[in-house]
Amino acid sequence: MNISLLQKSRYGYKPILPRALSGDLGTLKTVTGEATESVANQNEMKQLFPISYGKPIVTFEPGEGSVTSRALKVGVILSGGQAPGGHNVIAGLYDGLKKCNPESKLFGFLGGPSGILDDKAIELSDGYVDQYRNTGGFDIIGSGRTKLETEEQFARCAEVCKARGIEAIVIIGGDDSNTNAAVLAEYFARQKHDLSVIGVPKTIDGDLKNEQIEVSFGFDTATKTYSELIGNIERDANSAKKYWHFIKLMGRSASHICLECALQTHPSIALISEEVEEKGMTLNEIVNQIVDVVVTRSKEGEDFGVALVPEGLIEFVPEMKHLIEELNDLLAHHEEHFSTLRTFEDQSEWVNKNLSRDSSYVFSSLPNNIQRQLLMDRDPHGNVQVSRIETEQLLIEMVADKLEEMKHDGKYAGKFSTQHHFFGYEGRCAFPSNFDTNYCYALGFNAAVLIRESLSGYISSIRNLGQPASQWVAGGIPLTMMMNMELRHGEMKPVIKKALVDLSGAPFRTFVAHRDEWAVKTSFTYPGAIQYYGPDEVCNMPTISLSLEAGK
Ligand code: FBP
Repeated sequence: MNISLLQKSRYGYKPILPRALSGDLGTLKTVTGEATESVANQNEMKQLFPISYGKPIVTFEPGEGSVTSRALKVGVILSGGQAPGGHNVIAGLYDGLKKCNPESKLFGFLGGPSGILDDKAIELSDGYVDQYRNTGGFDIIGSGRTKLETEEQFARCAEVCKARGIEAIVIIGGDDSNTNAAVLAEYFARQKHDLSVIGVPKTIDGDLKNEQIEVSFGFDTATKTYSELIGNIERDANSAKKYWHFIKLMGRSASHICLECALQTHPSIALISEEVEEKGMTLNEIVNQIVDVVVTRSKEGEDFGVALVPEGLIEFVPEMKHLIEELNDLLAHHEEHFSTLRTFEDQSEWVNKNLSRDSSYVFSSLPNNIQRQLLMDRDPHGNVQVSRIETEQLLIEMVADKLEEMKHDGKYAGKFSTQHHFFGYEGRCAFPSNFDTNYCYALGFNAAVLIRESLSGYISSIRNLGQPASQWVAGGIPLTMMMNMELRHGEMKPVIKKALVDLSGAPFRTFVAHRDEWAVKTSFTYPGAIQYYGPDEVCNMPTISLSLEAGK
């Protein structure tokens, strides 16, 4: 591995652990809370998880006594999209296991959940883990998007673990992977396999969050990375004063990333999908809203600006949502016939004939390239890949058309030159911020202690994150507590509730209080690059969303 100077220097960083985990683990006290309930559908959940349901929250505190740990053999899996800090979860887990007992062993399943099914794993060693400490990426063992969800897969997991003498699996993943971790834990318990499952909350999207999980790891670094880039573009826009930049931001359905970046950079426009849905805004209404800002700024001589667009926006626009649902249905039911249509013209003609009147109207009114994306970019199940649709370009084209009309009617005399960007992959493997470096190490270390305590069906939890790392609180949350029943592929399933932006929450309210001013008066803020060294307020601050949620 070629090593940059920053990487070399980051090897020397010592992550800060919560007080309970930083001392002698032999004296650690486990405080057990009351029995818990799931967030909703308690009866169904009780039936589906007869063994795991109702387990208490546990918290670790420094105590007295001297517990000696047996040697533990653990397997770890990275699941889904990369998020900065994953390497530190594994480093923390490794160190935690070794601290419990130096004879403990950690196996990394390779390439994501498929690694366990194919029994592909490496045993992690001091030298190997050391190369990845405090670095971004998931390349330590690789990740993948295979889902562990069938009983055959669960049985295979048990078989592989038993053959290797593994007694616990740590699954580092988002809401889906942690949902599957809960089902797997219940399966192991029901089958009386002596195997436990611990989840770790990962995703840059920030949508694995609730009363118990303050933030998923990676969100802090990813939003700081995007905010740096947005700030740089803002400064460029303000210098040349000739472009409107439309920036699409990753984050799947939820707009947490877009909202946090808006709070950090004060753009001229930031759209929040959850608000669009609540207000039932049509695409035209969104376009008109943008046009208003462009025209107002133009009157002040400011023919430039920055607009942030969340990746999932299109799914929240009512008429687009219907169109996408109809297209998914149509293409799934007529896959064979559709594949015989060779040209885009034939495909769109057939689609137009078979869509409802309303959806056909919406489809025809979309620019050609977006129509193509809707028909071409489909996932293996035939569904439209919403994240691949270039929403930022769609908006640019529609805004430009509207401004042309206004110009023609003498209502607008400005210039609308645009640039478009998509920020996503740039932020997923950055060197973790100090926050994520500490948080991830603590999450992993804490997972080792949960395993030592023979807990299963828990997610590793580090709380009180608005405070300095040494005051963070370590423990475990039963996965069933965060679950409810939802319709998935036509069936009611137990799942961890995904957190969308809370429109009554402090981050969104703060944004609303300022956005009108940011729209007309250039208020760009330039956060600059993530700082790893220096004063506390530049290198150890959590995100603005987290601080606001913590009441700061
Ligand atoms: P996870 O939910 O697995 O953490 O993935 C997050 C994410 O980065 C989304 O924001 C994005 O839509 C998606 O992954 C992209 O997936 P891929 O890496 O497969 O292109």
